[in-house]
Amino acid sequence: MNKIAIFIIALLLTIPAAASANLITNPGFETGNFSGWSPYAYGSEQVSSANPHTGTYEARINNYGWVTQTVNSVTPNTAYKLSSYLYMPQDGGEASISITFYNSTGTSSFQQERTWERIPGSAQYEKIETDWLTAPDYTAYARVRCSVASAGSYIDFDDVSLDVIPEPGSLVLLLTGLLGLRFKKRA
Ligand SMILES: [Ca+2]
Repeated sequence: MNKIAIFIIALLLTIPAAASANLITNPGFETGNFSGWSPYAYGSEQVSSANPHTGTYEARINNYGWVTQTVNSVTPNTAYKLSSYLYMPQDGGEASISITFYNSTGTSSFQQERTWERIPGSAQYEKIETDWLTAPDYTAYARVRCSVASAGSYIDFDDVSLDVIPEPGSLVLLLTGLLGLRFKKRA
């Protein structure tokens, strides 16, 4: 019983920290448009309601299309991870997500990209993510990109997330909660 209580409290303390950590604006396209995002303007990107992963909308991107978002609220020497859910209606395409950290003049950068091809025959959303990446000393902003290198028809993106490792404050809260429970039990 006590272990269950600890687990629940740990979960309650962790969930809000994780939920508030997503730095992406309009991450699930639930505004019904590309608010917060910049489509490539090739005419290959649209917000669709045909196949959302969660909510009502997803980003539907055709061949050679992409959308980007600039994230200013990134801090040097802090670790970030980018993830997204992707769906492809048939085998044989390739998509990617990438994050690039830039200095203030955009002349220095550090990028990681993850490419994705669906598991053959698997018509369902799959999650891809980068490693935890530490923003370089010079970081002034980051740019996130969801793109399609090739697709028989389209690839859907939804629930894009740029997560930051929880701040020490929330970890302290978590530890305090756990310790508090232990002391209470002994008392
Ligand atoms: Ca959505």
